[in-house]
Amino acid sequence: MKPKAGYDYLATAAHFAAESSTGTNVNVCTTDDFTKSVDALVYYIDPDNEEMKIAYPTLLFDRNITDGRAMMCSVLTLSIGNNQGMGDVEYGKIYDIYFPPAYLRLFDGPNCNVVDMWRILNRGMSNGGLIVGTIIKPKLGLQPKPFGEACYAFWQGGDFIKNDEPQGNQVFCQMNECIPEVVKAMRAAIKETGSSKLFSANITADDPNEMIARGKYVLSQFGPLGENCAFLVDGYVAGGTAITVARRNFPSQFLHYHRAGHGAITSPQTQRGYTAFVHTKISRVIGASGIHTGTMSFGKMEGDASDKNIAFMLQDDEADGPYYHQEWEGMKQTTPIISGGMNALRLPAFFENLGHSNVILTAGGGSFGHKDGPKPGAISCRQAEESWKEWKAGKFGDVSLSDGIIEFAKTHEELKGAFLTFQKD
Ligand code: CAP
Ligand code: MG
Repeated sequence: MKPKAGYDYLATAAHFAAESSTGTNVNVCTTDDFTKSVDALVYYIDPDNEEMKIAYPTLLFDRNITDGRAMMCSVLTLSIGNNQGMGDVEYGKIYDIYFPPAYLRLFDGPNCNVVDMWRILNRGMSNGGLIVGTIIKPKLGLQPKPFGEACYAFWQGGDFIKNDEPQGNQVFCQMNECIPEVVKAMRAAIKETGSSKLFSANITADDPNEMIARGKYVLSQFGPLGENCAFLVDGYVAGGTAITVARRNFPSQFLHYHRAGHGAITSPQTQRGYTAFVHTKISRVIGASGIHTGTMSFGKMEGDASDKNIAFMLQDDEADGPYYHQEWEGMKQTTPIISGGMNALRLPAFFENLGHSNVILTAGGGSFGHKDGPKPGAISCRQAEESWKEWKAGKFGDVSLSDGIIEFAKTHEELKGAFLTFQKD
């Protein structure tokens, strides 16, 4: 936090904490001993580094009347509410947020995650590896039949397809025509390849009733393939409430949190809002099964190799944030979804940086942009994982990672095709 010129750091910090808890800019006559007990407290300041730490009594945060559970919207209304527009504050941004375990337990947390995908794909319950996925491109414009054909083509080699974030029920591609084409393609692909397949359907809407209607409709079409169907929600633009609507109404479906728009507040160029780390951490608390985590500098979106800490916070049972160590006490993991300009050639270094490949990949351009089409595109991503594992196991001797991948590609057509397609990037 940085005060406006002429304002004292501690006074502004205290005002910031007051505005985001019990107070306003003046003392009010209604203050009593109890109200004082729920004041948020500034317990650390470092003006030179523009750092402050605030402790919020969890009693401040609103609870459901139905079941006493916690509400993330209330946490955010206070911690990142009015304080974003105060006259004495130049800017303020949340870099870390800690949830005491007793309070954390009042949130939903995830019910499904990649473990369920591994189970559906017959890969066991641990270390099932990369889910090879794509996004149907172009982002908009495909009509139901070509959309279904694109799904069928990708599923010849890949596991998982998601709607691109704006795809829903456009007039030219209505859900009640498109979803049946997807189901038809999935049935055919499962039969022909002998492998299970997954689809993430966008049910985002302004109105929770519309979201529920969309979810129910999609499930009615998938029928016995219901567990092969995830629900995608544009959780930044539609807000955390939309995530909770999906989490509570469809607890058995994989809940795919797409974060389009988050850069407006999370970008390192922005000195307000909160970071991608905080945004992503919150998604686990409220129960996302998977969330986009960017590509940690290996893809097309903004990001940094150290963003792997975001993945650790999502998947581990305890992890370090930039300021706080969080214990999750058994809350299930939220699986990182890596996306944004990814292709087979970019994957091995990504896995090496992260240290594992137990994540979900959605590569749109990396699949449909492969010179031989989506099936080899998908297979090339699977081979990229295999090649990284073989290099790590020392199969190519003492060579660099990129030399190892080149060695592997000599005997694997699809990865070779990826080199011929994407190497210039
Ligand atoms: C990727 C993508 C995703 C971005 C979102 C797109 O397509 O579908 O929405 O990855 O970013 O529309 O750009 P490509 P993030 O695979 O063709 O690049 O994952 O960082 O939230
Ligand atoms: Mg997209």
